[in-house]
Amino acid sequence: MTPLDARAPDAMGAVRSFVPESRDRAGPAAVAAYGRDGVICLRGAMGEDWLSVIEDAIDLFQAEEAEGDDHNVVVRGEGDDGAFQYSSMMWKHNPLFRKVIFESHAPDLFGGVLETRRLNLFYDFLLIKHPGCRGASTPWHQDLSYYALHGAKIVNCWIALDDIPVDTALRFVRGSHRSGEVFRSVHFDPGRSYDGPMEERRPPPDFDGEADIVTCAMDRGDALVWNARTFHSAPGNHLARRRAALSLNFAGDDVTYFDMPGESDPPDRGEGLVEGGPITCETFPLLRSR
Ligand SMILES: O=C(O)CCC(=O)C(=O)O
Repeated sequence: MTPLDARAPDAMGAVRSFVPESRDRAGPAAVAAYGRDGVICLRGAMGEDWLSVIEDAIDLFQAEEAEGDDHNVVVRGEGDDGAFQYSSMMWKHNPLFRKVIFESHAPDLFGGVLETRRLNLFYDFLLIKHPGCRGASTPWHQDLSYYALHGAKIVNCWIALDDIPVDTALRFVRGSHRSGEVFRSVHFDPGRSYDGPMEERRPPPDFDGEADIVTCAMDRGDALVWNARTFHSAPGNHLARRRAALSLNFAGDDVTYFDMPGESDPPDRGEGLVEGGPITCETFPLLRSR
């Protein structure tokens, strides 16, 4: 696999960025760019009012919930002082993450990009690259590789909780969502692998110097919004401070349940779901319908 840092960030293109038309609407230019590129950045998507609720949610999670939660994964790179920690499905036990999902404008703003009549919550995902986790790079992957879902209207809305300079920012292969192919899952922890990975899927390709890679620096409150088929990766954290994000993952009206063999991520499979059927259930609640 091509080393993540093979190309300097200033030799990459820029993720197209938009200031949302209003709190609840990204606007038609942003929606069109999402369809074309498979990734956009919405500047100032979440204001301090909701960012402070998210910070309180994280404090509660770290103090009382993370330990013993089997969704909470801690990866420590060889020789690294700090860890890469990530966790999902926190809304099920954390009232403050629940408040963000059910009471903020996030489902309207992000769901609007999907152009969907119905919007389900798929899962919440907290990613903290603690100071000193320089080696904890995130490998090239497509989110859909991990999901027990079929469909195209699946979006990852990754809200920066810190200012993120370009050398520790996410990178995307622009337009890679359009090929339709879903590749094999790769674990974020190089020392681990998923049980029963789908061998019929190809491993992620090497992205050589020809790939159209885009990136962007972010301010706290900006959000990257990308299609679950868009390839992306990220370097470790070279900063002397936290580099954190809350990602909210939503599913639109073409999404159905995939009775995926082997281990999925998130591991939760909902209640009473059947292959090819709707996903609405207690675990993947319907947030909007019109
Ligand atoms: O934060 C990162 O380094 C990677 C995020 C990512 O790849 C994801 O949320 O799918």
